[in-house]
Amino acid sequence: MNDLEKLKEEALLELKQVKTKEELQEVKSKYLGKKGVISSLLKKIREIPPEERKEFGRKVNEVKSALEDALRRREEELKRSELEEKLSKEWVDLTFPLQRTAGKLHPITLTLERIVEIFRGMGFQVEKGPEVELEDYNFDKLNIPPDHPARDMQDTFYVNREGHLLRTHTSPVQIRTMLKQKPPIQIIAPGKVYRRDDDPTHSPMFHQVEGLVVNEYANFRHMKFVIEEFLREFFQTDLPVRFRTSYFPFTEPSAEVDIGCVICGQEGCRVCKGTGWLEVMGCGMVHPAVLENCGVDTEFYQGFAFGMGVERLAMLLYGIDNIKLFYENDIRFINQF
Ligand code: 2NM
Repeated sequence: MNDLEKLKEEALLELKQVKTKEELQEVKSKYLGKKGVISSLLKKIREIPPEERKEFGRKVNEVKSALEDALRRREEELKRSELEEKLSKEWVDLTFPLQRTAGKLHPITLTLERIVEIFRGMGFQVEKGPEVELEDYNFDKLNIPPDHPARDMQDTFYVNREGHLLRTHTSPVQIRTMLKQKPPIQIIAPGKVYRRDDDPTHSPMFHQVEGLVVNEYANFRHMKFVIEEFLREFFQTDLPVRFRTSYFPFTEPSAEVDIGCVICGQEGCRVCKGTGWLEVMGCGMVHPAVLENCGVDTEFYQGFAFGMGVERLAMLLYGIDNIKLFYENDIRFINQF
């Protein structure tokens, strides 16, 4: 009995000195394993005189459960101190300089913002409208005749047979503005537009900015000034600009706007097809029929309007030669702007 008590004290002391899980495992198998001390003591029970067997068995089991308890407690202690050690040694340096992977704005977004900021600087308000539009606002009110080729199923995405379509230009935003607001009006309408075009130089979705000025005195000279100012601000240089007579159903007179080629400096190149000039916008005095369609009294008011393609201007600004690059979202392309 004294030996058993001594054994218990020894085992508990050994446990106290254990430093690692591995050492703990060693002590555990030494005393509690299949071939361990407790196990062999229980096997020897037959060598004990019968009158002492009961007491011997009780004492061995008492030592056994005392050891089991102590082992469990020591295991918990080891686990806790291991975790504390880990927490004090391992840490994350939140100030560590990483390779910069922050996002960049898309070149179309940058170009749109550049255009919008220039016109805001000239006192234009920004108007937005739906991309699913009414045929009435996209074509009829713009004086575009029922048999006009732009209305063809081949050119326009029709959403249903009840007069809903994907807008083919942002002009319906101007129509909505005139319908809800009295002149003076001085707005630009930036946004996505859709046409059934898909070839190396056209995308079925692209971006436009259109502008509209309606007041009592708007004239062609004002329009020229606004457009020339815009283009020189956009390209940050005193560009040559010329206006060529053109035709749109919604403006009269109408013009197309050319700038001196920014790629070759008017020497003649592939981009300007050797002409030294690049077409960048359309414009004109708003057709009186369009104004009347929107409840604007042509006795008192007149207006001018203009429209430009954002992809085309972005390509000229950044020297990009392929429109498809804008829609691939290749991070190596986007990161360059
Ligand atoms: C262009 C060219 C010329 C234009 C006209 C209108 C409206 F709604 F006032 F009639 N909005 N935009 C217009 C005129 C657009 O883009 C090439």
